[in-house]
Amino acid sequence: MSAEETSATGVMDQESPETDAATNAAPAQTTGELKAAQKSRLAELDRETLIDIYHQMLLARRFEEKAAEAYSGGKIGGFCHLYIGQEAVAIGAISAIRRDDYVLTSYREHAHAIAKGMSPESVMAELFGKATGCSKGKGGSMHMFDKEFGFLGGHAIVGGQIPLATGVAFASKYKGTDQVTLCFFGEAAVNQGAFHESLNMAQLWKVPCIYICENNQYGMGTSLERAMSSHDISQKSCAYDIAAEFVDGMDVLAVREATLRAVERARKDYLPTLLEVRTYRFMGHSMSDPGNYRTRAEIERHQERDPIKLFSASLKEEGVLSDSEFQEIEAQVKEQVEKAVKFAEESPLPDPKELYTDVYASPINTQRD
Ligand SMILES: Cc1ncc(C[n+]2csc(CCOP(=O)(O)OP(=O)(O)O)c2C)c(N)n1
Ligand SMILES: [Mg+2]
Repeated sequence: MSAEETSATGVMDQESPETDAATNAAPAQTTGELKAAQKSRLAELDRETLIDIYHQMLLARRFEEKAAEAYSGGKIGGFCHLYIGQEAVAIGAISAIRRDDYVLTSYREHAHAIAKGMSPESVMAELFGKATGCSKGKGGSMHMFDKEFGFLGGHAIVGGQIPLATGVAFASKYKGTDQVTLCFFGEAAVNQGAFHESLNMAQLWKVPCIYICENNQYGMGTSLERAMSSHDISQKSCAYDIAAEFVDGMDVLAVREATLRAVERARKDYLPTLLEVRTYRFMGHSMSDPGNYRTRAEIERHQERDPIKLFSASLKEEGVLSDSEFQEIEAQVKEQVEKAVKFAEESPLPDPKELYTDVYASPINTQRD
């Protein structure tokens, strides 16, 4: 493995003329504003829900820290895109839906899968390429899937999940259920034709799909400003007359509330919504990102708004959790992650015969002489 492949955080120490992106310079709210807003939302929720949300975010973070370690140790192969820094988006949004609702997302999906109810064991085993993984060890980091939990991928083609999610949501309406579909994608996917075709159709046919753009401000090493003529993603809803909201993605409760509003619209009236959720990834695009397109100072500026630190500070200052309760949750999460790694390590590799299974929806003759 080359040095480049093992670097997930390689960044420039000097400021670069290419990285002075307007959105990076101006976060949606100051940390103080964000904290005040979060605390007022916190008062509306019961303790159990708050603890569950915190637990989920911490689990996603520690799970991925361990995955990064395993990747560097050569235990995980292929591409691996970490979600560290963005946890409030998946956890906040998925906390607003039901078990029988659907989630589709991109290749940056470990947290979404776990938040939707899949076990850390089945996700870690998939990363390790083991037969006990959610995709039988044949998908890896980018292709998690579990029909039982309504988690329909894990999609590696940028924007590929957007028309699929539109179809899934259409099917729910056609069948007359009140299920909703959450479709997560990065801001670079907004430049794909599939995004525009899907939003047009979703509003025209009134399908219960919630499009959640995780605007982490970069598509690989290209900043939003260098790739998109109009940077205001929520405004793109105007072209399709679709309801939209801009949300601070570092506040897990703001994401949850905006999603709840969209869910109500979708369940009651089959109406779609576009949410632009402003966030930031603290690690590289993938484990092989040399990181020479942004500065350490820029990352540190965003780390001051770390969604987990902000939420834990709110919980502590409002007296929801004591120091010892925080330690208890940290210990529970550690145990969950260690258990997942042990399970992945001890699981068998897929049988070579599995190469010929699950390739087509209706299997053709897989026997080979
Ligand atoms: C159709 C397509 N074009 C290009 C790529 C290569 N590619 C992989 S990730 C990526 C950037 C996507 O950025 P964004 O949608 O913002 O998601 P993020 O990685 O920031 O979560 C690109 C261009 C791809 N996978 N699919
Ligand atoms: Mg992006």
